[in-house]
Amino acid sequence: MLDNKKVSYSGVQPSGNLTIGNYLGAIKNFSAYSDEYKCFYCVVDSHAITVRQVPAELRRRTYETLALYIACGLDPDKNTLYVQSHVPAHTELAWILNCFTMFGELSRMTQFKDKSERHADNVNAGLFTYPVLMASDILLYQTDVVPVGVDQKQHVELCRNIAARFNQLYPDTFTMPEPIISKDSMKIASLQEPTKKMSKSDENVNAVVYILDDKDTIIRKFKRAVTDSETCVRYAPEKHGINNLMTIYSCYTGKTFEEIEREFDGKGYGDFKLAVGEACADALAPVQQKFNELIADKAYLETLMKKGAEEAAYYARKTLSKVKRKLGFVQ
Ligand code: AQP
Repeated sequence: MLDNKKVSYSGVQPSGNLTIGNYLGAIKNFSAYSDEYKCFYCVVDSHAITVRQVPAELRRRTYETLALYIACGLDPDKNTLYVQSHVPAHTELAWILNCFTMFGELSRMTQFKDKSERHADNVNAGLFTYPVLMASDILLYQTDVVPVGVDQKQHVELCRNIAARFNQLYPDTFTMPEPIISKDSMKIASLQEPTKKMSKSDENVNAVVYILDDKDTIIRKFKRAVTDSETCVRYAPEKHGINNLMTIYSCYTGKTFEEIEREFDGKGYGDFKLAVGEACADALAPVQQKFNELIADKAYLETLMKKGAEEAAYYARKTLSKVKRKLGFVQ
């Protein structure tokens, strides 16, 4: 709680062009909290450097991610939108929490295992301690809820363990956060390897639909989506490709799987893929229009970054000084 309001906190890495996985799994759900909660949504650039980034691209994507937050419906007057590296308290708390996190816990994180396989030439300590920085992001703001995609649930659970361990030694320091995985935020899978999650850093651009892809590109990517040798649109546990397309269609249209099966009864995969592509492109069109207006005004985005960082730093400093006091640091 902050200022007598519950707190919602989440973030997205500017580590690639944002995908419909980031949108459906996370960003789309952020605005649900804007009216009743105190909301902090961060562009987590310090997390992004756990994987090598091209500096000019990281800079560009940091602006773009902020613009996309707003284009996706986050009102900057109701939500604190800011860039992680502008608030040094995040990394300061991360060091402290590193001393309350066990090596074994971090070794069990599936994202670490996945990313260290994908980036075998750069298994750095930051990649390993990534969840501790994420715990600091969350705990600094006395967060109650963390709306994330299901792939981040394990990290929020680790954050809860760290908070519980710290609170046991130093009572009443951190609020215990809850992950919020909404019904819609199922894992959106790659269009080319549907057993894997859709990721913005995937090298195969046909596997990923970006929020800023144009309509023709979106439709082409869905047409090429890997499915199976059957033709009828129906959910079955082993049909990963078609299940993924049904999930995406359901997110955009609000239809249940039964309704989708009825709608495409007697039609083939071709008709279904086209419908998914059109639903997705139509839903993204207003987001893209708003994004184009915002990204043209860099000065406005910089003003927002500054205001957001000041607001966030105010609350972050309070928690950090409480933590330091409890630990026995001379202040
Ligand atoms: N495929 C997905 N389905 C549902 N939710 C997803 N999220 C990401 N991909 C999917 C959710 O988006 C939020 C922001 O993610 P992130 O930027 O912090 O990092 P990530 O989870 O590692 O996302 P990516 O796209 O896979 O990035 P890279 O390729 O850089 O690692 C989170 O809430 C996440 O759950």
